[in-house]
Amino acid sequence: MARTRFHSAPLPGPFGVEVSRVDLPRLSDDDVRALLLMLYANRIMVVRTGGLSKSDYVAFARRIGEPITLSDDVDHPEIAEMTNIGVDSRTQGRGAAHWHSDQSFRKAGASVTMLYSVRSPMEGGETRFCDLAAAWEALPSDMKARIDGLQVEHRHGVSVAARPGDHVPIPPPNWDQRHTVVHPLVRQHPVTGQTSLYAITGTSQGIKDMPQDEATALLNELCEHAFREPFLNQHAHSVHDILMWDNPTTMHSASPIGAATCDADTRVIRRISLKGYPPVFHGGSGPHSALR
Ligand SMILES: O=C(O)CCC(=O)C(=O)O
Ligand SMILES: [Fe+2]
Repeated sequence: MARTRFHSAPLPGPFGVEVSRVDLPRLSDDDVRALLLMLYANRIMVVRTGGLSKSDYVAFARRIGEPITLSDDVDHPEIAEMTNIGVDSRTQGRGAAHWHSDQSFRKAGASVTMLYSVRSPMEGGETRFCDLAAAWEALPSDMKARIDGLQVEHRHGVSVAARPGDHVPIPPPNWDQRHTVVHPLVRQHPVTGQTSLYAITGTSQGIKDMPQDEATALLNELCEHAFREPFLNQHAHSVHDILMWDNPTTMHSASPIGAATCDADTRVIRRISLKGYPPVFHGGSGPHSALR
């Protein structure tokens, strides 16, 4: 792999990496591969951009995957704007402040999601994360043997393993709440092959061929194991940073935040969520080929 031109350092807390001195619009394919491998190895990554136009942001995202959500942004429908201007998510109790992996209620879950900060509050508005690959690693071997191969049923709505304080998720427009998809409970990362638990809460509602009470108890037991100190981290956004995360190996939750009253408590974020393998890893013979 060619030498990369950016600088990296661990984020505070048990996992995550930040990179700086990155000229995003001019990255070579080798640079993009190196950045993504760093993201996959560290679960979450903060890119200190120093300022990025919408076009350059979308162009960078498109090198990593296929944008999922189309917004009403006329020139850049790949970007959805999230803000607390006129919105108090603390009293609303609905929205992204619940533990989830993006799009786990669809067959093709999200691969990478990224948030570019336009305005950041002095306090609050952090994004919280759980490292489900590390949580899998730390499970006792008898539990690993018990759960490997199980298939989890996912449906939009409040999970049977919802965490205390979780807000109620908001479905996409006209979403059929009965639509159910199945994902393996233990999966290999599509690019690196890393083994991880997947989406144990958020949309998890049952386990195939298992009585409901047993499935609910097992999903909650796994959550109690995963949602604790060594596997949790959070990121406070700073203007011009991109926060990226790997949905296959992590779960995340927004922090409830009150409505903006002035500059100092305003949060404005440009969000892009992606599906599919990054084209730079399409090495010809399937998932892990670019890493050999
Ligand atoms: O606002 C946040 O911190 C995270 C929101 C979220 O869940 C997402 O963008 O996928
Ligand atoms: Fe999310």
